[in-house]
Amino acid sequence: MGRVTDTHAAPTPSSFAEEFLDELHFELGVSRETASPTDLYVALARAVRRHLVEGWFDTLSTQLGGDSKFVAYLSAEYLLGRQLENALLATGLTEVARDALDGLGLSLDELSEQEVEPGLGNGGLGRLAACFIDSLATMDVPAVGYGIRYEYGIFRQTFVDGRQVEQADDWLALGSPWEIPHPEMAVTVGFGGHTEEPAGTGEGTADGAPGPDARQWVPGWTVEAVPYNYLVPGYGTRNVNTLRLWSARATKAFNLEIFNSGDYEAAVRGQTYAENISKVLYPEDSTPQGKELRLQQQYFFVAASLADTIARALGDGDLHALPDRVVFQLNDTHPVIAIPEMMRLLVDVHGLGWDEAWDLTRRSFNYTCHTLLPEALEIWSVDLLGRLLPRHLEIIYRINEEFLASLRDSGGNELQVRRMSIIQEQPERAVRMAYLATVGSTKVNGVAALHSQLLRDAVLHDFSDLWPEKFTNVTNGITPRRFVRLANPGLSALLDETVGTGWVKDLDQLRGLEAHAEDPEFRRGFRDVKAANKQRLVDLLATRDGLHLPTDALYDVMVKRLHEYKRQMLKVLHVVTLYDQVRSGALDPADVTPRVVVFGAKAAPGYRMAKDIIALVNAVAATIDADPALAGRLQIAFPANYNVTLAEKLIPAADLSEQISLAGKEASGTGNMKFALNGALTIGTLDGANVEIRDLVGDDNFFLFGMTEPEAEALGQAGYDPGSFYEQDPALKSAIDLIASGAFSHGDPTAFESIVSDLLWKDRFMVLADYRAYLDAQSRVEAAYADPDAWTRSAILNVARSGFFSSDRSIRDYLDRIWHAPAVPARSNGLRD
Ligand code: 26V
Repeated sequence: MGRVTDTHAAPTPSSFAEEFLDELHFELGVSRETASPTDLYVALARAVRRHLVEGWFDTLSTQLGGDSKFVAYLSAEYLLGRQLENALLATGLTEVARDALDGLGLSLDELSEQEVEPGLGNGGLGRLAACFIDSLATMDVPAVGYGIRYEYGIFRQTFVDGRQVEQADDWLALGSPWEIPHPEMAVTVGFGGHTEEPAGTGEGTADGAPGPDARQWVPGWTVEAVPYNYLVPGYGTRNVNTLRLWSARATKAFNLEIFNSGDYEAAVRGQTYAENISKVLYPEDSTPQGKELRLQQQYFFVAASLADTIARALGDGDLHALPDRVVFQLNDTHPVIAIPEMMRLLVDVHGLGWDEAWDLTRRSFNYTCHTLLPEALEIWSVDLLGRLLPRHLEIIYRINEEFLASLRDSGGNELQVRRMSIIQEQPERAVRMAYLATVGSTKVNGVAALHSQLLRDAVLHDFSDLWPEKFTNVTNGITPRRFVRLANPGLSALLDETVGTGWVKDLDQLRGLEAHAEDPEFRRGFRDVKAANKQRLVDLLATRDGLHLPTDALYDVMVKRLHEYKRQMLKVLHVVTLYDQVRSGALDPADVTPRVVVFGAKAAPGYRMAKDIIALVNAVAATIDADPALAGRLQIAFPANYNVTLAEKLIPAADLSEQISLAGKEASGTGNMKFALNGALTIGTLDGANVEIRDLVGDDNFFLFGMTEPEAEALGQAGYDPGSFYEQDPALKSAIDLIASGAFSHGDPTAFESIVSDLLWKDRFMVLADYRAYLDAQSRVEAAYADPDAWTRSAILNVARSGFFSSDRSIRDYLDRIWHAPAVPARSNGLRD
């Protein structure tokens, strides 16, 4: 029969092999003999994708057929990680595919290695979006993820002389088997131009007359947004949701006009300009620059997604039903321009009155804030907004006017009114997107209990006083499918044996492990898994990075974006201190707990200090490697290009999880959860979700250190003087002096001068103030690690008690507290009935 996939019958290795060869021969047009490894991978991926399609159709017809409410998750980033293994897991085809490939003399594991992960995100925020769409699909919630199909994702990191060098991430170069483009469904998105009195042709009103508050936006130029669908399979369900990413394409009319005028070069330039919009992911930076292209990206995907959502949720139905049919979740401020865009659609296009439109808009939107750092809060200059989106600026002005008037009406004083204005006046007039989001949403949430509290107390204090019921918390989570079931097959098998297989969808079942924490047999099994994961990592880093690492050591892992607030410097100072003490004879190498310190981190390309810190880590690593006294005792491994794929190998091998940000700075963290669930113990501050991890796993099973948020705040208020900590702690002084002496830079004392002087004179994130407490906590780690039985018990309890951090639980919280969108299990329609 050949090319038609009979998805009704369960595939066998031989039927699957046939599908695979069909793809290879008839779709890719290569023979088995001439196929490259990438061809083989692409054919495999496409064969697997076939088995998602029927469930996807069923999901679409079930969801669109009824009157269910659906979640539209708006996110500029999705850090998906590799797709193949996840799709195999969801379809239950892993073993079938393995056998089929075996029969053809091919290896599933080798083909899987060909996949270049779609790195369409910077870090935690993008990865969270990816975990959430996995949970939504698994829980049968009607949901669409909307975002941007960046042609280049997060840059690829290499090191040259220890310094970070960025390379373009050409992830689409070798084919992209997971996406389904729909050029015929392109949406036109306007930019620039001007606004005017509307002519008498309101599109959406019954009589064609413009609505009472309508204005006419006449864009200066347009681009087309082409949707690319990605299938998001739920685990253990028929449900397959959609991730819809938009790609920019020049409008034909636009090009043709210029083309016909005879200016070929200008036509091509126009095309390039338009298509630049989805060209590259912005790497988060030390300062959010007011980049025009970034605002274009934001509006581009938001406008296309809203048009798509309204068509999908309402069809020709009644706009007044909007809040009952769809709920928009704004993933940080990046998509907040959706609020004025919705107002424009309702008021200008569909002719609704302003008040009614505002009511519908507010009832449809919710906003998640992901930061506490003031410099990470987006603002857009009025000047830029007025040029790029003139109608939206008018709408924002009116939203603000009415909001401020209501404040004054209810007795707000002028100071308060100015503080809460959506428009900031100094140093330039600009729109505060977090405020716009807060005013235009039903609910505002932070991403961990402490973070949500600090939002209420500090960042959005005035708003929380005004609307206390608007504020809520949803603690982040991570998908157990990717980060335990796939990343840690050894642990997964042990869990299956011990508590059954239900944990993959119901992570609270891990509680059942507690009863086994005292069982020597179980502990041995658990330790064997960790040892095997270390071996797997050591093998990988040997081939991937040419590193030679021992397996028999404490794996101390710090992986996350490089940022001063995360305090990689504190970890560096710890390592430098150990090295310094051995070097000076104060510490016998035989007394050093054998330890491999693993770093993984990308620095934003424009973030000087972060890049200097990377260079320092690599320099310290090289110096320690060259010192025979520390051989087998202390080593730094800093594999380049940390990404989701590497995380999946690193995290299961870790003994110790470094979560050492200054209290009050890390909104949540999600790596912290991944480590705990994979049986690492945390050394951490009371920051972000660390607080909840410690509450759950128990303070005996967590190495706490450092100032609390109020203590750090008070120290800042009192006038923090890092120099005094340096003067008063000889070990600290000696470690910093060693860096300053050029000991890690071939005697060049200037190499790390910027780091040293920042630490001594500024130290905005109070590394020196927490140094001593951190070293003491590390001594407690060493003592605990010396007792393998007790350590293993703690590690088991970390796993047993971390079920709360499943992203399924986060989604349940969003559903209960914010979305109120019931699950709708996909009904089988039968592809060929
Ligand atoms: C952006 C910027 C831009 C310039 C200044 C420094 C800076 C610092 C951080 C950011 C990222 C803001 C958004 C973000 O990625 N937040 C992360 O969201 C995760 C998921 O909720 C959370 O676990 C992390 O704690 C939070 O940093």
